[in-house]
Amino acid sequence: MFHIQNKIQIADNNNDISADSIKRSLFDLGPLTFQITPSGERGHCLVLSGYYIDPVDSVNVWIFKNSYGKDYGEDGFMYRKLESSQYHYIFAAEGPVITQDANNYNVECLDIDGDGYYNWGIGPKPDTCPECPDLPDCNDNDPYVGPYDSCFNCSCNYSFQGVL
Ligand SMILES: [Ca+2]
Ligand SMILES: [Ca+2]
Repeated sequence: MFHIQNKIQIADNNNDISADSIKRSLFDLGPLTFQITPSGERGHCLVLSGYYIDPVDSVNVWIFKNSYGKDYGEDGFMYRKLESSQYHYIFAAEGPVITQDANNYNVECLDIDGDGYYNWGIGPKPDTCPECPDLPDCNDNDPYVGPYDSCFNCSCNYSFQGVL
């Protein structure tokens, strides 16, 4: 059980948010709650935890974690292409996030490829990061790939001169 301080509304039921705005919210605020409403059915809220772009048709594939446990979908996750009319009731948690077991869950801030850009997953840069750029490493397994650009694409890291 978790307790959050507050919630930030990203979208309501008017479908007036763009996919890029949702992506920006993911990067800036972390995982989002998201209501999917299959046609003719009641809505169901899931956690939007990421996205990728299908290389075949260049359509966004949204990555959701469902509350049904690991037996659901692919290890508890499902992958959906959605029309903008299916963007409903999107919220972000506003910290701090407090757990009932009082454990302190710090977000790890890692630079595995040693290029100077760190990765902490989605959400704001945690205070636990060492001194490093504010933009996360787009690919922390490749030192020649640097941070995300303003269009959420990976940028080249021309400055990397380390040893592989
Ligand atoms: Ca890195
Ligand atoms: Ca990198």
